[in-house]
Amino acid sequence: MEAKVLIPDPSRIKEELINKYPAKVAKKRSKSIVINDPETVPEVQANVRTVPGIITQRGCSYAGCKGVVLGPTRDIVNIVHGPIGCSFYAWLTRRNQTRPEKPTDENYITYCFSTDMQEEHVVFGGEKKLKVAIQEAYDLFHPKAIAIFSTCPVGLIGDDVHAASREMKEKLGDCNVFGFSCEGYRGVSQSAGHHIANNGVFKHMVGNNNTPAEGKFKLNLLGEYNIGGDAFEIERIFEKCGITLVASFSGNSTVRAIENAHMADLNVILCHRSINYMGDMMEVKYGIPWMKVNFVGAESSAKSLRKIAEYFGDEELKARIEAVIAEETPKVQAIIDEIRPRTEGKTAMLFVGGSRAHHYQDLFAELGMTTLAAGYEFAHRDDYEGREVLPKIKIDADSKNIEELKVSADPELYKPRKSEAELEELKAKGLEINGYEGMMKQMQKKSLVIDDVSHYESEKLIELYKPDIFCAGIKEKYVVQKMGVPLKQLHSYDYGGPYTGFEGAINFYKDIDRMVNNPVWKLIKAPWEKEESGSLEASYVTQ
Ligand code: CFM
Repeated sequence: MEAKVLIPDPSRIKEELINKYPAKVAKKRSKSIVINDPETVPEVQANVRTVPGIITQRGCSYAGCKGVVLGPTRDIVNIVHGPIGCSFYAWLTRRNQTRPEKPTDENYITYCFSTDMQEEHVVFGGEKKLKVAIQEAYDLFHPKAIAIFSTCPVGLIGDDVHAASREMKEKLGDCNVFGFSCEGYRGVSQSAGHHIANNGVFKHMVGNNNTPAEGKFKLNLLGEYNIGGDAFEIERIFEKCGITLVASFSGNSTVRAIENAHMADLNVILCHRSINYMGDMMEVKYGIPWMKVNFVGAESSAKSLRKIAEYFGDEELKARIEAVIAEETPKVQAIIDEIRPRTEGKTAMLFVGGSRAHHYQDLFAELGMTTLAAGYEFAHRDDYEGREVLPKIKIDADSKNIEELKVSADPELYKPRKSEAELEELKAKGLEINGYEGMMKQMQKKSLVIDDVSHYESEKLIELYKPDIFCAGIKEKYVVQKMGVPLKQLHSYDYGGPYTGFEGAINFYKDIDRMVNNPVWKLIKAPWEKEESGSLEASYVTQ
């Protein structure tokens, strides 16, 4: 797709972004800042350590494990083994919602559980305190499951959360207790925590309940965390289409659903980065294929539904899905027709996580807006360049720290949902099974792709490109807005959402219209637009 707006020469911009760095840093950053070509996708350096001293957007492994993957399941008591701050600052900030079926159903999402580790536990060990905490949580709530999350000091002092969990599981008898070695320092970002979480959920939960799931078209939704109610909208659409959602990993999910997930016939993956491991492992052990989908954007939602219909190959399902698309689309189109004249030709930049910087480009495209630059905080090369680069990715010491589970076919439960021939036939029809094209093939030529963008680089980008909107998170929000550019939080959605599906697309168009067409931004002068701007320049030590 060629740009509808004139974009500045990206090589000059790249030069500007790195020329203040010391030579070694500039060399390293240069490999993570690439000029896109969707035809011949260039290599991006990703999933490497951030240079110390650079202000990064990244989080930690604990955040990826406890906050991202396990946090949204409502009936697990998630105990953080560590100092209270690790739990308190991760408490409810992600806006992952949940909806218990009955008011009396368990819901621990609003609780903040911590062992409140003190200096004496760091010195003399905290396992005893952890076991007391597990017992206390059990006595108070009698939950189905208790998960333990290790924070940095736990790894440093060598508390064995796994042994403590095993001991307590045996002692309690009717509560699944399991631990995660997801200390913040493991890996280079929260991505390590996703992998650790996937391993734990797969080992301790999936496969525990063999009750056959009801329904004709049964699938699991992987990598959807119900931020701002996103999962509710997808559930609404599935229900309308007659698709049974066995388990969601993990927005609006329950222990029972996850334990039963291996009874589904298809895994659809929304956020590839955080959960592709689960898709692969479930395929090997149970024979369930996975497909990448995207429910962000009206067109993408329709496309994803058609992919699901094609996979099941049922004419009735196909017809029902077409009817749903035909019913939902006019409402969406009416809003696009109203808003697009005001947003057409405007520009956006997206620097978010490990999948949204890609998915949200579809919504901007529906509004006629061009993405000038985008990047992930912690994705891997396959999320940028497509899964075909997987064999070429070098495994470094940081990645080697994370366990790769040895998975094999379950002697009783392995049942290929599609034969080799059927899969080949689907692929021949253009259905991408077990594949993900990555972000760059969809982005226009000469757009900038930047991995782990630094704060300095974001400011420079804004100064040089003057985008109409910048998408990132709370840490960036107010700095960017003080430059006169609205910032849309694509992690927590500010106070908005849902943004998935058809209803979500409408919400997003309206929010973006309000932001980019608000006259207030013209009243703000960026630091470099003021006379004394020179004094605000960042300075760097040069070699
Ligand atoms: Fe996946 Fe996410 Fe994301 Fe992510 Fe996240 Fe998130 Fe995200 Mo914030 S799982 S990679 S670790 S889509 S919390 S719901 S918004 S950075 S782009």
